[in-house]
Amino acid sequence: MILIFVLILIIASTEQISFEVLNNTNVIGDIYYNGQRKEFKCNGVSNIYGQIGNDSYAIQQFQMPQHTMLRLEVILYGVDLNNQIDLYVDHDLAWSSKTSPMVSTQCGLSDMKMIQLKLDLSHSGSSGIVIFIANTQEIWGFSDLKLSVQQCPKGCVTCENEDTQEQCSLWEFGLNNWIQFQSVSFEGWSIFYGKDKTSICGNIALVGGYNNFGMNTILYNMIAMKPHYKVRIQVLWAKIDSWDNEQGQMMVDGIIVWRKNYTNSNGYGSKICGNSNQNYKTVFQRIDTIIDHTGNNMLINFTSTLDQASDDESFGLRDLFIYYLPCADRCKECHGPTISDCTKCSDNLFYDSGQCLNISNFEILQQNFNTIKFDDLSGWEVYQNQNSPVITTCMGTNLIGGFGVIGSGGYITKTFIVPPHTRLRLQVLIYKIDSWDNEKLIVEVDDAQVWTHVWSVDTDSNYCGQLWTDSKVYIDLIFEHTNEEARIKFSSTLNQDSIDESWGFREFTLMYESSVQIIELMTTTIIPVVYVLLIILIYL
Ligand SMILES: *[C@@H]1O[C@H](CO)[C@@H](O)[C@H](O)[C@H]1NC(C)=O
Ligand SMILES: *[C@@H]1O[C@H](CO)[C@@H](O)[C@H](O)[C@H]1NC(C)=O
Ligand SMILES: *[C@@H]1O[C@H](CO)[C@@H](O)[C@H](O)[C@H]1NC(C)=O
Ligand SMILES: *[C@@H]1O[C@H](CO)[C@@H](O)[C@H](O)[C@H]1NC(C)=O
Ligand SMILES: *[C@@H]1O[C@H](CO)[C@@H](O)[C@H](O)[C@H]1NC(C)=O
Ligand SMILES: [Ca+2]
Ligand SMILES: [Ca+2]
Ligand SMILES: [Ca+2]
Repeated sequence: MILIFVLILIIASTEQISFEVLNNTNVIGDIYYNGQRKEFKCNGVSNIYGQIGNDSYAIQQFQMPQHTMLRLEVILYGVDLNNQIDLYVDHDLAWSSKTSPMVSTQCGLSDMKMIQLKLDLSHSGSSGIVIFIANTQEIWGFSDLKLSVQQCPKGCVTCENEDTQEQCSLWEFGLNNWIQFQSVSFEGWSIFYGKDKTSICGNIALVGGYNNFGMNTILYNMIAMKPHYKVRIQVLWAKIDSWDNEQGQMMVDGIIVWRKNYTNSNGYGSKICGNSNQNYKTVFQRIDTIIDHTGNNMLINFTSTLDQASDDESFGLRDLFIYYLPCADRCKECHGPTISDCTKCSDNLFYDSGQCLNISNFEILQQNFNTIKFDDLSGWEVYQNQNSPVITTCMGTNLIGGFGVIGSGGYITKTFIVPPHTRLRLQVLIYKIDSWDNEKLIVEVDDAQVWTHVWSVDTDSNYCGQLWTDSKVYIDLIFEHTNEEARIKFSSTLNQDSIDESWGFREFTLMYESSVQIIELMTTTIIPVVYVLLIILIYL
């Protein structure tokens, strides 16, 4: 009875989530104004931030704890009803005098009107940009700006709307970049095409921005990740100047996870930054997206379809936050939180029947191609390759073989000398690339097949070679083997050119189980797979 009562109390208290006021006294004073500034008093209130002139605006960025709702309270002052004042938080129009006029006030100034606002907005991220835009030749201003947020439940680093503490506490913090207010730096990110410079838009520091990131620019980074199955990416993305219905994009491992088209006039009523054309506007787009993702690394590309120079159309970024949902203990890659969702165990544990088992009697003989980039073939021989070099790149990581190299007839082998042993364990990450027509990839050891898989043209998504979809599969096999030499061979039944259909692999490990008693009665050939394929998990 007591237990039930306690439970009800807890539920009741979580329903009444309250707003917490942000301490922003230090940043209020740094608000950036464009236009002619004039202090004025109204009803004895003196700290009014007054402005005069067309295209005048006030802009400031506020740091916030992770939240789902933002409350903005402010008193706004203006003279003429026909003049327009808009209030934005990031890309969202939070209030407009066009739809919600001000009322008369007892100000000393004639015709001065005012409105007291209390706006509750859906908003997430770790910062917010507040922008007052005025299209008026008269004086306007604001006072008593107060921001509060509905914070995430206790113990949560991030949350979604209506998450319980139990739900959001699963999220873990990954990283943040470009969060300093006055200036930002690249922090390990690289660019392809464009200028690796930062800029200030209004008073918002950006990586890239006007005159830096334009046509063909890609801002990219290969991020090392802890074992996870979902990722949340929050970032502030700025559209600047004369976009011609072109698209801003964020890609993760080659897949577009955010995209939006913009025109030159998309943005706030007043120009915030960019070139001298007043009709080309700015948008500070707050991006917040959750995607399924696993693996040690995540390649993020920010890019666009812009086709003109960065002094004509450009973009910039800041405030990147990455959160993730972790895999179970002992699991390195997964598609869910429990151990039965595991697709690859950590520490070389062996996945069997929903568990990561410690088969500790196996010793590593060799590991090849485990780094993101490699240039040494490590003794592997490539036959009937259709191009060289035979190391290619897919999504920023190197493969032996791959697009344009290994198609019809191609095969890759290496012979290992193995200390006395009874079984071998083979792990490898295989890539199927482009338009396979129900053709097979084959892994053989001493001419006996230990693994095979048939692929058709339609698989996961496109990230390698040409536009056809691709696939990756990680395999972990244990099979009996006693020969001193083990000749491992990868081949396929492909019948077309490697620019049409191809394959490659990386992250190869060969282990052996040493035989305590060596009984060499005969030279054995392989006894067909003992543990038939224990993992075939196709993932992105
Ligand atoms: C708010 O910040 C100011 C300046 O950093 C500090 O002086 C003040 O004590 C803070 N107030 C609270 C309630 O934390
Ligand atoms: C201000 O804007 C109005 C309306 O767009 C325009 O008619 C006027 O010429 C502008 N004034 C100045 C000083 O730019
Ligand atoms: C968005 O932009 C892309 C690339 O610039 C373009 O191909 C596409 O047609 C645009 N979409 C719309 C709805 O206009
Ligand atoms: C991501 O950026 C890298 C580096 O510029 C590039 O090699 C790769 O092709 C890009 N990926 C996509 C899908 O655009
Ligand atoms: C596996 O078992 C061996 C021997 O018992 C032990 O030394 C090793 O730490 C274990 N590995 C893991 C990842 O638990
Ligand atoms: Ca263009
Ligand atoms: Ca492809
Ligand atoms: Ca074919």
